[in-house]
Amino acid sequence: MASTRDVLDLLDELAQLTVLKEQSPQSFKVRAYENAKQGIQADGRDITQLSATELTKIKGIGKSTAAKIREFMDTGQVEKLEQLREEFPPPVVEMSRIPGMGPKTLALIRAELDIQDLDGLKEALASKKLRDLKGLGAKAEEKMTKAIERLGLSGKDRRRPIGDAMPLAEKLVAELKSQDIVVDAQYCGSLRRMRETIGDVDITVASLDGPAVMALVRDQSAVHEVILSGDTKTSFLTRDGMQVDVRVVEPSQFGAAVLYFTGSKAHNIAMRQRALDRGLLLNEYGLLRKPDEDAEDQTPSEVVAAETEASIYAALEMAYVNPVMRENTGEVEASIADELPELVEVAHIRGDLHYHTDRSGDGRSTVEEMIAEAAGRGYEYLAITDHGEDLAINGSSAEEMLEHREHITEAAKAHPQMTVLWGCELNIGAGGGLDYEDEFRALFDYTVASVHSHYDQSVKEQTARLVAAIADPTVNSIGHLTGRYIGRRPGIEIDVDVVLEALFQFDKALEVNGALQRLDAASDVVRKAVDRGVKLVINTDSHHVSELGRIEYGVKTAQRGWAPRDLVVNTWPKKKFLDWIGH
Ligand code: DGT
Ligand code: CA
Ligand code: CA
Ligand code: ZN
Repeated sequence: MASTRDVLDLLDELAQLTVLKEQSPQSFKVRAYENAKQGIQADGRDITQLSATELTKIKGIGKSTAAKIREFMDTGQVEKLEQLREEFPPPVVEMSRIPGMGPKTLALIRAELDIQDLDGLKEALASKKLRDLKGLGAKAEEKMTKAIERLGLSGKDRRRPIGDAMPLAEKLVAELKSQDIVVDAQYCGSLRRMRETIGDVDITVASLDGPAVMALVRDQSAVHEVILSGDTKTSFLTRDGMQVDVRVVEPSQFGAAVLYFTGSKAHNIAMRQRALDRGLLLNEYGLLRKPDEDAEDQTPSEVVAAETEASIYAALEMAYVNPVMRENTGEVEASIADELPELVEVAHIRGDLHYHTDRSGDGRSTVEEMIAEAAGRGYEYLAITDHGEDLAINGSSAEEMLEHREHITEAAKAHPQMTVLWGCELNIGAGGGLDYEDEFRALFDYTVASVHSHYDQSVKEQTARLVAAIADPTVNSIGHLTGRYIGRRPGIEIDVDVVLEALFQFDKALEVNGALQRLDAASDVVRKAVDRGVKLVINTDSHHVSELGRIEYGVKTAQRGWAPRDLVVNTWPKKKFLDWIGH
C-alpha cells in the first residue's frame, strides 16, 4: 500500500524526468508536478484515500496530476512514468547530474553520438568528440571532464550525496519500525556518522523472525533489484543504483550490531583494542569475556554487554561516543579520559536565524505560516531573512523590505512569547560588496551574508570577498560558507584559516546550514572553527514550513565538528543572544 510519502517521491521522479523530456526545468508540466508536491506538503493530510476530484481541491493539484496520483494508488504504477523511465533509464539520468550537462546537451549527445551512459561519455570526451557538436566546444569538454572527476562519478566506488541516501533510509527504517515483528531498526554506517557522501546504506533490524523481516524488505517499493537474499541479510539496489544492506539480529544483540555496523572501521578497531586490553572480545554479536587460558572450551560464552551501545561503552569504562564522532580522530582517547565536549543538541536550539517566507521569490510559505511553525517548535526567537535585492528575481527592494517589516510585526503579535527579528540574507558580491545602501542595511535587526554567485574566482579573490563581508558592521553571520551542493556543485575555494581568523576577530558567527544538499560549513571546517573559538549558528534555511526539521542535520554536522553548546549562539537564552547582536 503506497503512502503519501510514496506519492511525493512519485511526483519528484515525474518532475525530474519531465525536465529531461521537455528539455527545460521551467516547462509548465514540470511546474505542475512541483506545485502538486508543495500543495500536498502544505495540506498535510494523508491523501491516499482521496478521490481524483477531492485531490484537485488541494491547491496546486491539476486534473491530470490528480489522475496520475489515483492511477498510482489503484495500480501501483503510472503509465506516463513508465514511458519516461524507458526513455530516460538510470544511466542517462545519472549523466544529467553532471554540471554543464543540461537537458538539451544530453538530448544532443544521445541523438548525435549515441552516448547512453557515463562510460560512453568519458570515451567521447577522451577522443574529443563533443567539441564538434552545435553549442559545445573544447571549453565545454574540459569543464565536463573536470566535473566528472570532481563528482567521483566514475568507478565502482561511486559515492552518493547524503541528501540522496538519507530520505531513502529514513523511510525504510520508519516502514520497518511500524511492523509488529520488528523490535527496533536503525540506519548505520557512514550515513549515521553523517558523512557527506555515502558508499552504501546499512540498516540493522532487531527481530526474532529474520526470514519474515527479509521478506518484508524485498517487498519495499524502493527495491529495484535484489542482489543478495538470505535469512539474516538482504542487499538490494534502488532504481538509481544505490546499494542498501539490511541485516537482522536478535534484539539482545542489537546494540553490538549497531555499534559494529555504524563504524567507522577505524573506530571499531580502536574499540576492539580497548576490549582486548581488558581481556574481552568485541564483535558484532557482543562484548564477550574470553575463557581462562587453561579452560578446555575456548569459545567465548559469557556476554558482558550487547543489547545497547551505551552498555558496551559503559562496560569498557568509556563515556558514550556520539555516532557522528566515531572516526577515530581523538574521540576514543577523549572518551576514555572522560573529556568529550558537551555537544550541542537539537533540544538546545532556541531559534532559527536563516529563514525565508514567500517574500523571497523561492519561498513557499507565508509570513504567518512560517512564524507559526517556528512558534510551534517552542522557539524563543526567530530571524526572518528573506533575500536582499541583489538576488535578481528572488530578492526584494528596500521599499518591499520596509513593507515586509510591517507585515512581520503584525504577524508576530499572534506569538508574543517569541521575538521575531526583521532580517535579511545579504548577497556577497564578487568583490565582497553587499546589497542596499549602507544606512539601509544597518536598519535590519539581524543579517546573514551568503555567496550566491561567482563560484569560479581564485582562492585569493574568494577569501578577500568573504573577509570583506565579515568585516562589514551590518553583517551578523556568514551563511552556507562555500555555496556547495554536495555531489552536484563544488563550492567556492577559500583559505579557511584566514576566513576563520576574520570571523573570530570581528566576532561574527559561522553558519552550519542543515539543508542536506548543503551541510555547509562542513564538519571538518566546523572542527577548525571550534578550535579557533569561532562562534557558530545552526540554521535550516527553510523556504517552506516542512523544512524546519532540517535542524537535526545541522546539529549533527556541528556535532561531527565537535561543537560544544556554548559556542552556538542560537542555543543562548534570549537576552544573551539579543545583547550579542546589539538589539
Ligand atoms: P561507506 O559505505 O563506504 O560510505 O562507509 P561505511 O562506513 O558505511 O562502510 P561499510 O558499508 O563498508 O561498512 C559498514 C560498517 O561496518 C563500517 O563502518 C564498519 C563496519 N565494518 C565493515 N568492514 C569492517 C572491517 O573489516 N572491520 C571492522 N572492524 N569493521 C568493519
Ligand atoms: Ca555503508
Ligand atoms: Ca555496507
Ligand atoms: Zn537562505
